[in-house]
Amino acid sequence: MGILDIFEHEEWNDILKLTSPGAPLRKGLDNVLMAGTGGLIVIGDNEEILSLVDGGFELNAEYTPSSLYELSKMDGAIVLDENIEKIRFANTQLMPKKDVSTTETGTRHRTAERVAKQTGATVIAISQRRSIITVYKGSKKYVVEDTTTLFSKANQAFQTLEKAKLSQEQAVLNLNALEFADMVTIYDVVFAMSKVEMVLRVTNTMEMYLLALGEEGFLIRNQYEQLIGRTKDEQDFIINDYVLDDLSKETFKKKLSSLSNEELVDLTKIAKIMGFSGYNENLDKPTSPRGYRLLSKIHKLPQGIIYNLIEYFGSFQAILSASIEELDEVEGIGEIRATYIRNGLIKMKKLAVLD
Ligand code: 3AT
Ligand code: 3AT
Ligand code: MN
Repeated sequence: MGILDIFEHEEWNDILKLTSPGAPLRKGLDNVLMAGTGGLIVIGDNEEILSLVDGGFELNAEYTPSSLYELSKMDGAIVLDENIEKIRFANTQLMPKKDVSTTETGTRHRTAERVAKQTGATVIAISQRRSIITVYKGSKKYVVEDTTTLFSKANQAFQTLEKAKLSQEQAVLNLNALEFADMVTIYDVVFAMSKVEMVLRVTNTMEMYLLALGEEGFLIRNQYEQLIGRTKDEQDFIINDYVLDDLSKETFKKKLSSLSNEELVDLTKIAKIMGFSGYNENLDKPTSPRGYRLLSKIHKLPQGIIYNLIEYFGSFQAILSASIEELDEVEGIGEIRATYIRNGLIKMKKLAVLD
């Protein structure tokens, strides 16, 4: 199973983290790999697991990467506790049921797969012959990717992300201008939404690589976080601005994420799940925002005030054309704040139209 499949399963995120460079377990695994002795390691010491343990030594010693290395010089399996704090057993024989199926050939790997399937535990085989680390959990397995490969994949994902981010920003700038000019069509909203969603999808891939890279991903993580900024919030704002009230945000997001990448390009699909009123496949139909997204760009304007404004005026256009006196009427807004909002909107409008 490749790293991308694994990431679909949340319980594997922990495994990516545990086996990422710099993590104590990974340090131990790398030691064993370098020593060339091979190894078989079970994570977890519940009764079901211990019932498969035969012979060897009971240790209950503190786990350290170097003690794992020392103990792997002996044949057999090493059993760690669930939290990877203690080495419970070493040099033991694991005796999983023979009728548990396995597709592996060597006895170490067959055993690892069987124990993982039988107990649900995470079992790691370090191959002496092939110098690879394989993780088994339940009926799935993952060959730990080497750091160089992960790096180049992460860099590739980052480049894809940069492109997606650029086209998302253009779509959003365009939406800004149209919202100020009151010239938004369903097409513009859905187009921006599809670009934002595309960025968020690449983001998921990127986060998986960063998880797998652990400490080694430090630099690329910084770049990534700067690039991505608050794209997630941007999506929420567009939803708040345009998705009808009776459709919950979460339902919308679920439906959106169920679209394949190909379907995401078909804007009528997104328009349909956004639930624009009177939408009949015509993307040119005008629409207008409530104002959450643009108002949130006014520096330090609290969410509660934004909410009150939209509640009171009903639409972004009404807020935009409100006088200072009218803004003053809204709960939580005095003359100073009204002036601040008014000026903020005027300034933003100038910028938006320029872009
Ligand atoms: P050495 O003294 O190390 O040669 P050992 O009894 O310590 O023998 P190992 O656990 O090192 O045995 O296993 C060595 C190899 O023997 C590994 C595996 O290819 C083969 N082997 C061990 N047990 C079995 C088994 N039950 N069936 C088939 N092959 C086995
Ligand atoms: P390599 O890729 O050769 O390292 P393998 O899957 O081919 O692994 P082998 O049959 O060569 O496995 O066995 C290598 C060692 O694995 C021998 C023994 O120390 C350990 N091993 C195999 N089966 C068990 C088991 N049931 N419990 C504990 N250790 C085992
Ligand atoms: Mn072998």
